[in-house]
Amino acid sequence: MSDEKSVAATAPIEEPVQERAYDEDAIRVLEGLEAVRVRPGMYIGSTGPRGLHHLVWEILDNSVDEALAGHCSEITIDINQDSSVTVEDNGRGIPTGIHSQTGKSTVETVFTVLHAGGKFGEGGYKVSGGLHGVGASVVNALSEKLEVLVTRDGKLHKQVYRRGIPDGDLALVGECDKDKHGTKVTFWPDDQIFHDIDEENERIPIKVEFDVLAVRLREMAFLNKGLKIVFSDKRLEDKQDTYHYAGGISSYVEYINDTRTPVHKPPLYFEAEKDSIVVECALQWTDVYAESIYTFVNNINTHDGGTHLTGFRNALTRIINDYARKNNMIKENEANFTGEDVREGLTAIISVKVPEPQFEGQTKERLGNREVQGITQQVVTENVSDWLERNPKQAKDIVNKAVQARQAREAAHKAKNLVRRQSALENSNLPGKLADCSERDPAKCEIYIVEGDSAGGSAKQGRDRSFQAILPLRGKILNVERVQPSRIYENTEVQAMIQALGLSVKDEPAEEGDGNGGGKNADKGSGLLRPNASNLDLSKLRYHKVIIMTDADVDGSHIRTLILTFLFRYARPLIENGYCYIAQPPLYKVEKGKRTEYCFNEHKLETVLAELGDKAIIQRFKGLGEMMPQQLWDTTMNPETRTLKRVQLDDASESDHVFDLLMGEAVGPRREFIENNSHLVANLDV
Ligand code: 1YM
Repeated sequence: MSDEKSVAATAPIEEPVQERAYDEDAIRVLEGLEAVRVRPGMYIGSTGPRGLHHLVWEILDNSVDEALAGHCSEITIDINQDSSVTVEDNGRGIPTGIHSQTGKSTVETVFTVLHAGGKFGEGGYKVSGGLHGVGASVVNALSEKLEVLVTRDGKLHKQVYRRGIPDGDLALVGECDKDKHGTKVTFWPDDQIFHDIDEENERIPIKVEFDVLAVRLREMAFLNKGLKIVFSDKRLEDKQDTYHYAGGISSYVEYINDTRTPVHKPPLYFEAEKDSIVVECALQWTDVYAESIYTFVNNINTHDGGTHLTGFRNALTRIINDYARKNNMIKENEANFTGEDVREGLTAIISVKVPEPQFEGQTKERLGNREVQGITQQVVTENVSDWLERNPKQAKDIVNKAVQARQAREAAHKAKNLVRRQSALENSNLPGKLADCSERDPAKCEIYIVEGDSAGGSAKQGRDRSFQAILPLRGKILNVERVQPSRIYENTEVQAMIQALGLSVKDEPAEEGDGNGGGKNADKGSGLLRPNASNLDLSKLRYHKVIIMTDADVDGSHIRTLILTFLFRYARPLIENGYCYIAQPPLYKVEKGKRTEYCFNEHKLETVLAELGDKAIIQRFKGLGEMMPQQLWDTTMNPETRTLKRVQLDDASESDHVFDLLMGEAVGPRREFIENNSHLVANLDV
């Protein structure tokens, strides 16, 4: 590894072509690529769908780096008929001459030496962080075949590799206009490496998906103002999108707020550079209760925030309080707004460019560089103060919004305490209808959230009470998307979930300029669950498997959606940490003689019926309540035999948008979304 690094840290030095005599290097390269094939997960996270899509990001990152360096304005991505992927950019083209330290062309070095790609070139803001930046050689090692075509200095050069090994040297394959330049890479992901596992533990091949790529490509275009990304799926007719936003992250904020009513238009936008750190922000307050703040460093989403977010928050809390005091909107005897009050309804994108980012935390998704905090704080303070002074009407509306948020927070406190006093929670702190398990270690405990008392009854009898708890919910739960946060504490079913699951918030880190007298006293937050907040105290969680088990019909889906909406808005870290699951009860039972088969989908039913012939008997389960406790255990609850689907969050800002769309107030955009996605619906049971 250390040898590779010493190679990688050097800028490419071009030398005239000469004979290759580097056998040791060749062996080292082969060993490196072999290591990637033996342990692909270490390099790309997984060999499932996520890992597969990661290959695209690795190649794309090189094009985006080229755009960040100011040399590339357009990137084209094609999913080809055979599910291979082509990425093409109009950057400088990867250098084609011989690299002094490997004795091979720079192109071959980039595609065969581990970590070479991201570390070459001097300075600039490289896309690197998390799994990003492992380099093009990893994609090459995990592809059955990869072709690279470089256009540069009036020449076309091409090289082909199979499972990482060059088919031949980089070859001159043509000539072209001197002013044409760019890089085009096509790769065929290796089926031997990438596959998924189905319900019967059988390997199933996986393919790159349009929608998964589209979300990130759109985000890339938002983050890089003016960069044009053209994306098509040649497997389908008419599947081409172009992402190109002159407004950059300001357009991103407008996109997220598409279904919300803004307090002011257009979003407030600014960009500034200090000590080689670029800070770019777009923000807009709307009428919703949630705050939606997304942060990026060198185009990478920092899901866990970090110093840029802290700087932004500190500045905002202080400025709004200062402005409100100065204009007598907070009276002398009144306390300051908290950070939460100020951020209610705020949508913001914070995008910083840092030459040498340090990523911290378990998932390496938090920015650690201390210097970024002060710089962000200063840039935000200067620009937002200035904007408030110049836009007094909007400033007043924003402060009034914070006043209302403060009132709602106080109301929520009252509601929370009142419900606690009125309900049977007082003694045990647990809802009466919860059938708890005896195990106390959350890591070993599961809770089934079940629809209705009759299903709850079967589940209670069928479960293994040592580690499985049952919480039956009665009827439809509250659609939290449409109500003020204080109302969630008035709803018995939501309150039961909060108590049973052990949902509570931990103190937020210290914020300057809040109601507690600045940085000396930490802002303790309100102690209330708040929409989109990330400070859920996971150590208080009572179960590490929260399993939603609803009937396999339209009502069941609706209830599942309502529960997911609540968990997404008020307990998102629970989903992010992989604690949330959907149970998969069977749809049919087929019997013939002594043989019984349960079918979880129509396809399986057809296969079983064909196998068992005429005499088989077709029972359709309408609801969980129809199943005998033993049946429910055998098919849906026994860890040895059941299938659980884990709820995954691929892209928080996109999910934010979709929850708004499906569960929020605006009717027009919802209809449009449903019309556009109706082809994806299977087994609609009406
Ligand atoms: C479709 C994939 O890889 N584009 C690309 C890559 C590079 C350059 C331009 C580039 C970079 C530099 C100088 C530099 C890379 N070059 C290297 C290396 N698209 C794609 N476009 N000239 C061209 O960073 O200094 C690694 S990636 F190593 F040669 F510098």
